[in-house]
Amino acid sequence: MADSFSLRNVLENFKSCLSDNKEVYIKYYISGWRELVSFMNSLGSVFSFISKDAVSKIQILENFLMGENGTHYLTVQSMVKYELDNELVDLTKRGSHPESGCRTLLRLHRALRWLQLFLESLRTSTEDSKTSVMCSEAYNASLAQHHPWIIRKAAGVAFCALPGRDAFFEVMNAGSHQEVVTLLGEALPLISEVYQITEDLYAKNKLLDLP
Ligand code: 1Q0
Repeated sequence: MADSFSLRNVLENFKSCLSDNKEVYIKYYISGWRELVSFMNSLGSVFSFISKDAVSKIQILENFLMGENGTHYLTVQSMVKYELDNELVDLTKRGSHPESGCRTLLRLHRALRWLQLFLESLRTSTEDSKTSVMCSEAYNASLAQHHPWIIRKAAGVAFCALPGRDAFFEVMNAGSHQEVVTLLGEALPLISEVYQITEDLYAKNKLLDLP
């Protein structure tokens, strides 16, 4: 899988995510994450505790999408409506619906904020920027707030194993440094839009703190 990764595929998926009326298709959202996970797997086994968790969340959403109520899981908007209308979400503490689509997608949504910050910092980085520093800054400003100490520690250790900036640009498999920077410039507004639409929807429905 490692050779087939390309930043372009990630971009294509996030581009396909948005419907004409700005709903977010779950199918492409999870395909985007699958691409990112295959990329992360190519970085080595220190990252496997992260990719395992991501894969299990992708799988939960895929099972809903493929399941008998799959039509309700076409978009994030239809999922939120369906699960709330049918009381399929644990709102204050984990109970009879510990793996709702809403709470599962929220975890990936928070990770998307990390991705947005990290890619933005890669895009504007200079030769002597360190990927591990960019990655942990992005993490501290996003996901870390939702993680207990032990996970923050483990994440910190994993970040130190990230390849340097040059190698990173290389594995993104999108041409020269300049071409990667250009592509990131195109990808980021799309990722931000998907993020913001989901964030607003979750805020409106008071779902941002789902257990
Ligand atoms: C390449 C470096 C990757 C760094 C990823 C940063 C995220 C660190 C997260 C570490 C936590 C993972 C362990 C499990 C956490 C769960 O407890 C937590 C909450 O779930 P729950 O069910 O217990 O309530 N889960 C999460 O917060 C979800 C975390 C998902 C992380 C998905 C990361 C996928 C990363 C992809 C690599 C992208 C490479 C970037 C470069 C892209 C170039 C185009």
